[in-house]
Amino acid sequence: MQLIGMLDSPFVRRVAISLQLLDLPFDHQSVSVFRTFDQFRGINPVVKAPTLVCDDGEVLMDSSLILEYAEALSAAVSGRSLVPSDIPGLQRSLRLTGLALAACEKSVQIIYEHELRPAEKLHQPWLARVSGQLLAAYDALEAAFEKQPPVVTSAGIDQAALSAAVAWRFTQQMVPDVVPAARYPALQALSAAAERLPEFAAAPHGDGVYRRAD
Ligand SMILES: N[C@@H](CCC(=O)N[C@@H](CS)C(=O)NCC(=O)O)C(=O)O
Repeated sequence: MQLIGMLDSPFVRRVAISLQLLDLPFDHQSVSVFRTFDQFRGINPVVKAPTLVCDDGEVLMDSSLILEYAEALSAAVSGRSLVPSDIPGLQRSLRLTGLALAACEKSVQIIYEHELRPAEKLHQPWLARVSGQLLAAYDALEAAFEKQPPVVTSAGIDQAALSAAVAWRFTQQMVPDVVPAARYPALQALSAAAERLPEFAAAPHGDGVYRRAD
């Protein structure tokens, strides 16, 4: 399998980390949806990161759909899953993962508003709305992790904690002024512990390339 997209995208990074934790070998191509648009289009005409080129050549996109596929592959091979199988656990995991994905999406919208739109066309009401949504997502994640601290080991971390840790790192790297870290001690603790895991360290936020250990 080949994972296409840069690790400065939280969506790409959550897939890179999840595939490792699911024991699914993959190669990584750090292709930019902006700087190398034409190269990306040659792989996926829709130019969405992450893109997964499966072993049979089929092309998947959207991190959650790629992870659904990865979970099914893993179930058939090792049985490892990042998603609880009991209904209350699954419901909690989906709720928290949804919040983490919203935090990623709102952070990306703020970045695009600043970086892609001409300065004179920057729309302050839209930025205020998106920033409020971003803080609401992190407020809910903070409350949940404060009440029930997540397991942060390679064997025990689940998709919700993984995605929240990736989202937090991304936001703090890219738009730290919008989300003051001091207000979110539980998320800071989760992020610090997660970034020390080998699977996170092998796919750090940025323009690097994940390399298999074998
Ligand atoms: N819901 C998607 C979001 C993916 C996404 O928005 N990726 C960005 C990079 S961070 C992208 O492809 N941007 C280029 C574009 O949308 O044209 C997912 O979970 O994969």
